[in-house]
Amino acid sequence: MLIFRQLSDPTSSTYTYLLGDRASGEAVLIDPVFDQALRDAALLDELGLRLVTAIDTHVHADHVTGAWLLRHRLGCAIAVAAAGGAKGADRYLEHGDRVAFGARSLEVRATPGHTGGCLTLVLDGHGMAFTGDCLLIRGTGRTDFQQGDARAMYRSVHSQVFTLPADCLLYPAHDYRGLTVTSVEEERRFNPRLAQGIAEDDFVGYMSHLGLAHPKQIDVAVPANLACGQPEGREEPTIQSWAPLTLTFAGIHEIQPAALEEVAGRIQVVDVREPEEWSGPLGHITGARLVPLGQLIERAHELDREQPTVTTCRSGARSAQAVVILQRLGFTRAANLAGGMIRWRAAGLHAEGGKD
Ligand SMILES: N[C@@H](CCC(=O)N[C@@H](CS)C(=O)NCC(=O)O)C(=O)O
Ligand SMILES: [Fe+2]
Repeated sequence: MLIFRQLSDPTSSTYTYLLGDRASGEAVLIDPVFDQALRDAALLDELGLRLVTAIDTHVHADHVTGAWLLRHRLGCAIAVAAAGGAKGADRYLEHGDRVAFGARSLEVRATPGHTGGCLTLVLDGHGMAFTGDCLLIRGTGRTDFQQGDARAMYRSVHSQVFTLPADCLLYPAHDYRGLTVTSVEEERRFNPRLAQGIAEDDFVGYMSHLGLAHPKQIDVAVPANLACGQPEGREEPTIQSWAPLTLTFAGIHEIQPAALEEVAGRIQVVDVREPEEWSGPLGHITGARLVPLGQLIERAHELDREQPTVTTCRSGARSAQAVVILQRLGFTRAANLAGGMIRWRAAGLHAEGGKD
C-alpha cells in the first residue's frame, strides 16, 4: 500500500510530498522545506515510517531545502540532480535513475527549463508524477534566472510530461493559488502556455513577458541550497531541550510520564482538570498546581513564565490546548504530559490521593 501526503509551506507556497511504502515502512520526501523539517519528521514518526531519502527536484530559489536538516536528525540520504551543481549530497541523480522506497520507486526524468538541473519524478506505474517547477497547474515555472531556458522547458514538458498517461496525476512544487493537483490530460488541454496547438515560439514569447519580481529569499536560498540546506549560521529549528521532548505533527511539544518523573522537581506542573477530578480516583502529581483550563488565562500570572512548564489533565487532550494557551501568553518552554494522568498511572507512577 502506498502512503501519500501533500504538505504545504504557506510562506513560500511550496508543496512537500511524502511517499511511503506501508509494508517496508520506508519513505521518501520530495522537496522538504527547512522551516518545516520538524513537522515532517513528526509526521513520519506518527505514520511509523522511516525516511530513506530526501529528494530535491531542483536548487530552489525561494526557500531553503530541509534535506540537510532531515539527514542530520533522521540519517536519511540526500538525492539531488547531478546537473544542479549542489554539493554535499549522497546521490547525484541522472535521467533514468530510480529512487527506491521499499518495493516502490520513483523514476528520474531530466526536465530542464526552470533551472538547468530540474527533475520530474514519476512514480512506478505512472499514476503520479512530481513535476517540480517545470509544469505547474495551468502554468509553468519561470525561466528568467538560474540557467532558465524557455525552449528547454517547452521540450521538457512535451517529451517528458505530456508523454505520460492522460490520467497520470501531476503534483507541482508550488502553487500560488492553493490548487493542489492536476493531470496530464487537463494540462494538455487547458494549460494557457502549453496546451495543444501552442508552438515553441509562442511559449518563448509568453515566457519573456511574465514580468515577475525576483523571489524575496533568492540571495539566501540559492547558496544554502547549493549546500543541500546546511545551516551555516542560520538558526536551526529545534525541539525544546529542557527535557526529552517530542514534537507532534499537531505542533505540540510532549513529554512521556517517565521523563516527567525525572524532571518534575525542577519544573512547574500545571493540572488543568476540574477540582473534583483533582481529588478523584486518578489522583494528582506531587507538587502540581491545579488551574482548571477555563481559568488558565486569568490565572496565568500565578505561574512563572521563565520556568519550564508541563501541563496535564485526564487524557492529555485539554492539557494540549493548555500548552497552546500558555505559548500564546509567552511561556516559551511548555509541554504536554502525553496521555495525561491515565498514562501516568498506567506507567505505575505515584499520584497523591490516587486509588488503585
Ligand atoms: N513571490 C515569490 C516568487 C516565487 C517565484 O518566483 N517562484 C518561482 C519558482 S522558484 C516561479 O517559477 N514562479 C512562477 C510564478 O510565480 O508564476 C517569492 O518571493 O518567493
Ligand atoms: Fe523553483
